[in-house]
Amino acid sequence: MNKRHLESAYRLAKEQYAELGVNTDAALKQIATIPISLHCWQGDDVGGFENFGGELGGGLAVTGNHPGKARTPGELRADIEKSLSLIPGKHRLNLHAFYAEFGGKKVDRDAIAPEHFGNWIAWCKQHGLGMDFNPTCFSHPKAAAGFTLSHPDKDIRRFWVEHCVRCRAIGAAIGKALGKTCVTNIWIPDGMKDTPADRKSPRERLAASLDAIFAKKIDAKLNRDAIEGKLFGIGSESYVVGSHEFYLAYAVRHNKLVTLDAGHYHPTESMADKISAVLTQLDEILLHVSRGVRWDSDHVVTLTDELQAIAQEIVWGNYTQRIHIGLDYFDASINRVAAWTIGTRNMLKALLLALLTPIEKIKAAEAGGDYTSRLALLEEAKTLPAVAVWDYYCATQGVPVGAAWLDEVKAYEKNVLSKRG
Ligand code: RNT
Ligand code: ZN
Repeated sequence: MNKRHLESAYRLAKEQYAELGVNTDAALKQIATIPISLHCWQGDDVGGFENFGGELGGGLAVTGNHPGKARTPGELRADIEKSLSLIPGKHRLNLHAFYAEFGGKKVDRDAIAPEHFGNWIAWCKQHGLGMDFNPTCFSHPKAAAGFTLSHPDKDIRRFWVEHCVRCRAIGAAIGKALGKTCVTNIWIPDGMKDTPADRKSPRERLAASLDAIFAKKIDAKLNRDAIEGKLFGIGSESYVVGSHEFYLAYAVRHNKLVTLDAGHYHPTESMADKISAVLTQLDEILLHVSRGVRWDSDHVVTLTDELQAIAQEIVWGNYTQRIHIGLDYFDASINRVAAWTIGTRNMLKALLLALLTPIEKIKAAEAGGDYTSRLALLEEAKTLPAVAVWDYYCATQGVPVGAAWLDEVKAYEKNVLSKRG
């Protein structure tokens, strides 16, 4: 679309929104301040670069064999750069511990240190990205039994506690180096395929492990701790030690962030509805925006009603300073750079749609008991000319407008990805 058309479409949309009391310029100003944390693991099918010959475990499954997955940290960074060049705004990188770079040495998870992430930190600095971090408590021989921080064996528990302790220190080093707070999120796969006889002991062990991990106080400017629950996983269908209630209770008592992953609840349960509930008691939360499809909790984020409900809660609740938005999905059946780009652009589109809703009018109708107007205005808002605002935003941020980003991904696939063995 040419520049003149873009601008006149924006001008018309701006007038239409203004009539409803929505300021599109203010919406664009605000959207530019909301970072999305891009999960590195979409780029290599949650493989990591340890080369211990380990298989992906912990009930995580990536299906598909689209060619061109990143084989090295350098390739992964290049792919993320490509995707970031197609996404408007300034964002963050979400890195898992098993993407460390050891320079050929073998370093186990209980020995990782900030220096093993020097290249990632330097790269984030160079691109003005913030960074988030995650212990990797899966894809490892000591996680093969399906238990980590709640394992009955105290040496195995100690190993994973040490890993998490080091990850918090790495998080703090990241926060310090970048001058932007790092959120370090703990998720563990611990659970049982079939009905357990003892639900209590693993949970008590997990609570004790968390106490040990968090024993050392870390400056909240540098690193914040988040803990992520789940309803069930592959191989943990009947029992998950770190359930939603477990972590919610722990987070409230110990002042931690709880991580809400959109794919971790019953299919008809809305993660969006939990946000305002938990934020009455917690200062901040981390979101893993994902899309559940039947048994899988990790499809590429699309512009669904649920995604819009999540964005509405963030924006309409004025929570942008208290909610850290991260993505969490992995699809190996399509171009991985496209997967990041589609999911992130959709998250941003959903936020923009929420910003462009005449919410003051709608809230006033609700407060006055006029639920007819509330429903009518919410429905009318869905087809206001938001795309003109989105296209204008992309153009002013110097990224492709509309589906033009796809041509760039196709060219990248032809020139770069398809050449990978
Ligand atoms: C798993 C959790 C977790 C992982 C990543 C790779 O169910 O959602 O966040 O997806 O740590
Ligand atoms: Zn998650």
